[in-house]
Amino acid sequence: MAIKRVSSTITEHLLNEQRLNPEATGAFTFLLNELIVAAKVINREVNRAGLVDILGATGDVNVQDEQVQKLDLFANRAIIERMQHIGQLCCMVSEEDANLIDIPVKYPKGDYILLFDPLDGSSNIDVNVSIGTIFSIHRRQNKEDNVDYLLSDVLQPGYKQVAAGYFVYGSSTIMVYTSGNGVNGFTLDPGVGEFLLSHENIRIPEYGSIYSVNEANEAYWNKETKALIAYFKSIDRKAGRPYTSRYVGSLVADFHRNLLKGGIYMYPSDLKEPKKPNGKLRLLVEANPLAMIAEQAGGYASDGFRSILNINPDAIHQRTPLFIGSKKDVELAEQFISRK
Ligand code: FDP
Repeated sequence: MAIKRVSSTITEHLLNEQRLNPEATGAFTFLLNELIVAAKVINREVNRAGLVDILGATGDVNVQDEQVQKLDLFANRAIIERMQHIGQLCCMVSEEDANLIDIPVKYPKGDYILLFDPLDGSSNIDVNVSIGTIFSIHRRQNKEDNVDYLLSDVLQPGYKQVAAGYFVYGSSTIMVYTSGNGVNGFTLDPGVGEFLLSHENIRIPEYGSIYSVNEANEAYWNKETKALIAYFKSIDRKAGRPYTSRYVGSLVADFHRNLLKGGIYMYPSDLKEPKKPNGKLRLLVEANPLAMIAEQAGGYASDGFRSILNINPDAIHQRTPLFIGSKKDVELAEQFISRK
């Protein structure tokens, strides 16, 4: 009987990418491998969530004024503790921490900056809906020897990301990753304990048939946003409309579905109290990494006026409206939103 070769592991994939770059030292591969270990730890806890005392809120609110869930906190600590001692990072940014996370003096430092949302979709934790971890990696730009990093190293525009990805803890656990050479997906084989290549060279369809938005906010949208959603719902059979609506309320899960099937995810600005002139999502830890993946898969991400990847950030927890997914759908959204 012929034995089917097991798909390549994420480690093999990273080593292959490393070999293609003659200047690579292995530091980056090491960094990603450690992040994968942290994600496996989070995955284990997510899977045991109903069995151990880890469901529910901690009683605290985070920098975004949102309820902190126990699993949010666990995931945040799992990543910080795993990553701070590896010697490849000069600092980190987490959605859960108001300030930049310095590397303790007792550990060596490196040239990379890790930005992450430890557990996206917190409101879905207690109800077994998919949640995820999103990450982005930048390289330190300043060459000064006497500083670990400058704020400008952290506030780089998205097009300078050296890698980005996410883990979805869903019906299976998947890691989707890009370092600028296309997008690949790796599914965790729980028996082997490894992420195996399952979605090679992911390409998002040019047009989709899905729109994903929290439509309950419609009364608070501006007229341009209302007109855009009305367009996706209008009838034109030849053009494939009306689109279908899908929204679970975990950005990472909604994005992942649309990446594979084609479609557009939207979190526009709205005037619901507290007013969100810049939408709800964070530029550095949510929009930028997903925008890099979308573009690497042939899609596009916009704030309604310009490419997400071209925004020059001025604060680590800056928010941005987000329209992301199939290229033609997002370009259309831009036309509607920027209409005067
Ligand atoms: P959550 O607040 O549950 O963490 O990142 C924020 C986020 O989830 C996204 O994952 C999700 O798409 C969005 O907020 C949902 O917001 P609404 O409840 O306002 O639709």
